[in-house]
Formats: sequence, structure tokens, C-alpha cells
Amino acid sequence: MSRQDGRERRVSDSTADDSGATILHVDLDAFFASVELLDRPDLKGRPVIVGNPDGRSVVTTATYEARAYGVGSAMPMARARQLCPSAVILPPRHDLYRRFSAQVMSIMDEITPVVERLSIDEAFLDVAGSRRLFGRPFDIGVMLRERVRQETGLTCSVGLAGTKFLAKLASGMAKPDGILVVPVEQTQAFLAPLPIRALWGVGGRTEQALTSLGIRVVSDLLDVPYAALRKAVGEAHAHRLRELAQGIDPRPVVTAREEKSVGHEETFHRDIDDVSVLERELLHLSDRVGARLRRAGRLAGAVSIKLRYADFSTLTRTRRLVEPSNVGRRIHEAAVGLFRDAHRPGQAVRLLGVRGESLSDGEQGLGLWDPDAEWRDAETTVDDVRTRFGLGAMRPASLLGRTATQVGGTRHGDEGEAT
Ligand code: TTP
Ligand code: MG
Repeated sequence: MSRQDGRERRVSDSTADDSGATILHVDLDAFFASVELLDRPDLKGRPVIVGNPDGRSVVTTATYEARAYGVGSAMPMARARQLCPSAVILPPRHDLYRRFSAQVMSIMDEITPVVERLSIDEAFLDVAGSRRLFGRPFDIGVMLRERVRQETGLTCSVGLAGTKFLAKLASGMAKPDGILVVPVEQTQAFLAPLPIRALWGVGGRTEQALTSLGIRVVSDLLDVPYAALRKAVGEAHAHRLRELAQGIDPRPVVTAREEKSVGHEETFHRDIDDVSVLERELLHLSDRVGARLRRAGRLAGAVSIKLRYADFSTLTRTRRLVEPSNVGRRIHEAAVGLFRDAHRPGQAVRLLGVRGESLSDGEQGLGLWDPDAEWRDAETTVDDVRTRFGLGAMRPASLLGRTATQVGGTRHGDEGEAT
């Protein structure tokens, strides 16, 4: 989308019509760097980069002062140093960021029980039910920003709209340290001039395909005949793009507490009977379940698998874990155990699924002895890299040999959303 250095910042004042804008997207500004500055007030106003200083690593995040030099997340550190030689580089301190994150999330929990945590520094809130207690959505956004600033010293940006998609777009535009309302009646006017890559799911090939049809901004999407759009990007994509371009996004704000289980499954392009390939797939699925649990701050007390054969006969099996876990390795162990007991050798599998069940709140590893500490640290690092480069960026070594033709298929998480 637009540059992430705040130069195109847009904000609202209290005269904005927020009557239908009950979904808030909240995102902390330059989060890791801002936390570091709390410890180093002497660096305020200077370009600061968080990341490991060695030349082969990448920038985790940077202050807006550093972004003005072109520095951004995921950029090789060597390049960042070239662009901004005066920047101060600080190594990340993840424990500290987790503590601040928890503090901010608990402020949100006091405003509404309907909080959907998206990552370490962002969340959706649905404040439709909080109006009687706290006033208009805009006032709730102002109060939230004020509380975050007073209680943590951090700034955040807030987008308010009638849908999640628009609220998230709005908070991005308000950055840094701003609040922006998208009045429901102005949805179309708000979206029309935006570049198509502002739409969720548009990037890379989709963007190229759309550009080749002459579609550059969101309003162009509504001007081309639907048949042409469908031909260029496929039915499912065309349908969703049309909806997003009209501001339609029916996804509700879902709280982690409402989720009774967290699962991923995969339907293969062609049926698979190779047990080692299937077990590797289980690792991939378990890994994603673990990542989802960690993101939601939850632990699974049991693991289940689902197996569907070529003849569509389906079986599910469940096993309790010795100790609740959010570590992909532990989930995989249980899943493989279940698979080996249940699988009918020689039969080709059409669909495989892994699910974490009996969810409870909490972080793992608070006990004195934590046998999973190393796994969890490794997997948490993978979470960070995934936020940075997308899902495919890092996989356990045993998944590296996995190719699209081997097992390519359709993946489903519960949210139907890239996670
Ligand atoms: P973001 O919210 O994407 O970035 P940010 O908070 O630093 O800056 P802003 O929101 O104002 O644009 O991510 C939140 C934190 O997550 C970020 O401070 C560092 C971490 N992170 C990574 O570890 N890797 C990444 O690639 C990104 C983008 C963020
Ligand atoms: Mg942020």
C-alpha cells in the first residue's frame, strides 16, 4: 500500500459520522522500537532500528524517523545501514514486547469482551455493545488511545468502520498516532481512489492480472464486466474482490474465547498413500495449529485428527495431551500417534486434518522445568518470520522437501483467512 512512513497520514476529528462504525482496528505504532525508546528516552526523535545488528539479519521494525530514510521491516540490515548510517540499532527483546502487548490487550478487554487479537500489536474490537457504557465509537477510540498512552507510554493508531477490512485500512492510514473514521455512507467514496493492492488478498500475480485489464484503483474493479474479471482471476477471487471493492466484508469480530477448538485441514489434489508424505503433512498442519494457539494465547488439552479416504469414508480420533500445549512438535507427536493407530495402510487419503481441542487460556512454560522451551523459542521465531514474509517463509526442515505437486491441495483454517 502507501508508504509506511506516515507521510500520507489521514485522521478524523470528533465531527466524523461514526454511527455505524462500531468495529475498531487498533495497531501500536512502530511497536518494538517504541518499547525500546521507553528505556532510552535519549534516542527519541532519532532513527532507531530494532534487529540483530549483524549484516546478514533483517530489520524487525524501525521508528518513523528511520522510515523517512526508506528503512522498513524485513529489509536486510546491511541495506538499512546504507540508507540510514546514523540509525541506532538495538537487538530485539521479545519478553519485554510480550509484556507490553499483554498490558495493551488487557486495556482492550476492559472496554469490550469482543476483542479479536490478530498479532502481538494489533486487534479488532466490536464496540457496538459498549456504547451505553462508554459513548460513541469515536470517543471509545479516543479513550483507548489515551489509556494506552498513559498506562504504557506507547502510541497506537485506531481505524473505525463498519467492517473489519475497512477498519484495518483506516488504522493504517492514520499512522502514526492517529484515529480515522470511515463513515458508513462514505464507504464507496473512501475506497474508490485507493490502489487495488489496498484490497485484502491483492498482490503479486493477482495484481498483475488486474493491471493487465487496466484495473489500477478500486473503482476500476466495479467498472469492468464481471465476466472479464472472472476470466482474469478466477471465480472465487473475482467474487471476493467485487465484494471488498463495495466495502462488503461479513466477517465478524471473533474472540479467542469463543473458539472451542483450532484446526487446519487439507484436501489433496490427488489422493496420497505414501505414509511418510502423510506424516510430513501432519507436521505442517500441527505447526499451523500451534502457531494459531500461540497467537491467541491458548493451549490445547487434546489433539484430534481427521482422515478422509478416496472413497470418502471419514474417521476422526482424539487423544489428550499429557500437558496442555501450544507447541507444534507436541501436537504433531500426538497427531502421528493417532494416525499410526487409525490409518488403514495401503488406502489412499484424500483429506487430512489436525485440531487442537479442550482449549484453555494461558502461556506454556511457566513451570520451573520446561522441556519444551527450546521448541517453543524456535517456533516463536518462526512466528515472527511468518509475520514478516508470509506463511511459506519458514517450515521445519522435514517439510522442505515438500513440493506443490507432491501434495498441493486446498487448505482450510477455521477462519477461512490467511493466518
Ligand atoms: P507491525 O504492526 O506491522 O509494525 P510496527 O508496529 O513496528 O509499525 P507500524 O504498525 O506503526 O507500522 O508489527 C508489530 C511488531 O511486530 C513490530 O514492531 C515488530 C514485529 N514484526 C516483526 O517481527 N517482523 C515483521 O516483519 C513485522 C512487520 C513486524
Ligand atoms: Mg504496529
